Amino acid sequence: MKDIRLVIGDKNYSSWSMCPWLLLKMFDIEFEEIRITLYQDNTAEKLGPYSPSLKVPVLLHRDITVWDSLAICEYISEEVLTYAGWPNGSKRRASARSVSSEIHSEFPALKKEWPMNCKASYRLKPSEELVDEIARIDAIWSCCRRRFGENGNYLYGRFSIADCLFAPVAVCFDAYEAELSGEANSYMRHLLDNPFVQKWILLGRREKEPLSIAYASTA
Ligand SMILES: N[C@@H](CCC(=O)N[C@@H](CS)C(=O)NCC(=O)O)C(=O)O
Repeated sequence: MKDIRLVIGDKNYSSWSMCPWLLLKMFDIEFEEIRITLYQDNTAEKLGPYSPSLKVPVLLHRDITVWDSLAICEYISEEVLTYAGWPNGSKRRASARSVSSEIHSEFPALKKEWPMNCKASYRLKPSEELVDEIARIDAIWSCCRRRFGENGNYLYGRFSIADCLFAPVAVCFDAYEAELSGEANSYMRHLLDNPFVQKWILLGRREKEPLSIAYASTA
């Protein structure tokens, strides 16, 4: 058995699962992936032995269980990467933690109206609330790139946890055709070109599980 196990949902739909998966892949950390199909009659039964919240993702490391995507990324950074998951320098780290927490806890319209679906590719008209949220994400991306992006093409130059948190957003923006500024769009394209993001999307597209009705309001 591998030292680290990551329990995830369907790659096609589970946006939160993508975040720690991408972090582990980008830092070349070996782990066992346990995939559980979500929103089926037996999903809770299957998640029960792993997940106190009955949600994914969950990280199992020796006798430690961590659930919730951002907490898992923090844990990996601290325990496995000697803090390399976050950018260098207090200003960058403070900003990266803030925008990661913001996307994790806010943006209800985005989460409701544009849930992740790797197979989707069509324009889906956003509500006024979602237009405002897209503008806020555009401002975050543009501002971070301008202030902190001089050493690379990710939000804080080199790849960090902040990019993991925004990767599912990039998948949704691309799928449903969000209108973005040039700066935000070029960051999004760079993130989508990441080989592991590409791999996640490809594997998600190959999944055959049907989209359950319950999904639309919870993903
Ligand atoms: N705040 C949690 C949210 C986890 C979450 O909602 N996961 C969804 C899949 S992306 C899930 O497990 N849904 C199953 C359910 O609600 O029954 C995190 O960031 O990990």
